[in-house]
Amino acid sequence: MKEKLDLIKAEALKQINESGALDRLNEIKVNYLGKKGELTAVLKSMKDVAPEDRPKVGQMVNDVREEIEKVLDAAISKMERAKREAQMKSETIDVTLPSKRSKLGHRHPNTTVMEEVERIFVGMGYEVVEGPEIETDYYNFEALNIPADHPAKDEQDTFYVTPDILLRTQTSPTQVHEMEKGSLPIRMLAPGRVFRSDEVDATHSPSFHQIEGLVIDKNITFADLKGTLAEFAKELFGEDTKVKFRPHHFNFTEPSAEMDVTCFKCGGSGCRFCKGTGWIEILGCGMVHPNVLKMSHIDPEEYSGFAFGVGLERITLLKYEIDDMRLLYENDVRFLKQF
Ligand code: 2U9
Repeated sequence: MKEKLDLIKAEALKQINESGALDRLNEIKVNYLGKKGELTAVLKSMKDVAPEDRPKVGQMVNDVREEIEKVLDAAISKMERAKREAQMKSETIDVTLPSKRSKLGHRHPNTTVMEEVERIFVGMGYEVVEGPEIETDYYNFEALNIPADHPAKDEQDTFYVTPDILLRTQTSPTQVHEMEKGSLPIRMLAPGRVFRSDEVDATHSPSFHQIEGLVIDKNITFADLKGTLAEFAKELFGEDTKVKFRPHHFNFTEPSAEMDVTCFKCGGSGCRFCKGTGWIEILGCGMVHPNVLKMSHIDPEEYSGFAFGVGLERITLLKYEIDDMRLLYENDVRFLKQF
């Protein structure tokens, strides 16, 4: 029996030694140690061994089994390690290669200007308030001293949901809502999208943005309006910017004006950018009309205020020297990434 076991062991170790692959080692394991393997067959033949020799033979079979198992396991681990190392080598990452850059977007030029204007007025103590884009005729027109059949309504033709519900033509209804709350004084900025039934061209769009401001308190005068807007112009266009006011007409303000700034391209001497005038129009403004105050239950004898309105796109086009408003809405990344 000993010779037989020695033979089995020698043959098994030889096969393990010669095997070149993991699969082959597993096959050897099954052949020698498995249920139908050679060593199990030896154990099964124990019935032919004399009872007094059985413990000794059993011990010998176990020793051989342990020996083969030990050598097999060592060979399997060695082969697995080699396989892993080969894999690691083939999958090595070359950290010196240039990386793939992910394309990072940035703010739209309109957003940049909007945030800059907000920053300036928040710095002066203004609160930023957003209102609904769908309004009633009352808040968009009537409460702003634009009665039914007034020609100003023609200039601000818009999109109607019903004869009484419409897309707002200005952000002013937001201020009316604030005034109606009855909490004075007010110092607010109302930025947002507005709508007009306009044909698209280089300077018009049926949807654009306004930033309006409103201040209401006791003893507010036109001097407050001038000082505030002159300071705003300096912050937005540079310390040397000068402003001038030209009389104008709006239903919701009296007196009303348009404000020009000295051309930030030529400094006021006249160039192509300012069409030789040295001045660029940037906003409309005025003292809030007493009718507007009264309609929102504010006593014009006790309170007064000023308001202004900036067309956001107009400022963006000026600031970035863009000559066609449509470029702002086409979402062409090749254009937008320049700003
Ligand atoms: C209330 C009272 C008064 C807001 C004002 C303007 C002047 C103005 C234009 C600028 C370019 C509109 O986008 S634009 O075409 N706006 O000139 N807006 S005063 O006056 C108000 C607002 C709210 C309660």
